[in-house]
Amino acid sequence: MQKWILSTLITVACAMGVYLMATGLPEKPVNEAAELKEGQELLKITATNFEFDQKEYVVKAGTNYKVKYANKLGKHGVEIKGLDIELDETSPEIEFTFDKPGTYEMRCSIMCGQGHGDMISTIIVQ
Ligand SMILES: [Cu+2]
Repeated sequence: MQKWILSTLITVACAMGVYLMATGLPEKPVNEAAELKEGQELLKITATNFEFDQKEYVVKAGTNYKVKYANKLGKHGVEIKGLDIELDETSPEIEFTFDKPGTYEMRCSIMCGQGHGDMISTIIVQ
């Protein structure tokens, strides 16, 4: 009787081991600030259907930024008019210094569907 319990327990333990190996351990959260160079700041832009996470992004002129783009929902990209910035899923990161203060229009760069034309936000360089 006891042998039967033991072999059952071993079988269950093995199944759990295989399950853990197959699914992997949960990923560690990434500390994004640690990736930045000294003096560099982070500008994160996230897109959903059909808007960016902020209507206005304010950045400081003369400061180097790591610009990181991500799609949360749907397939989008971002381009900033007047600046040489174009990001999407395949190239989501750029290091960039906003030199000239001003207001720049930011749009979705991928024809993503009905709300595409409304995906407009503003970058304000101060
Ligand atoms: Cu779009």
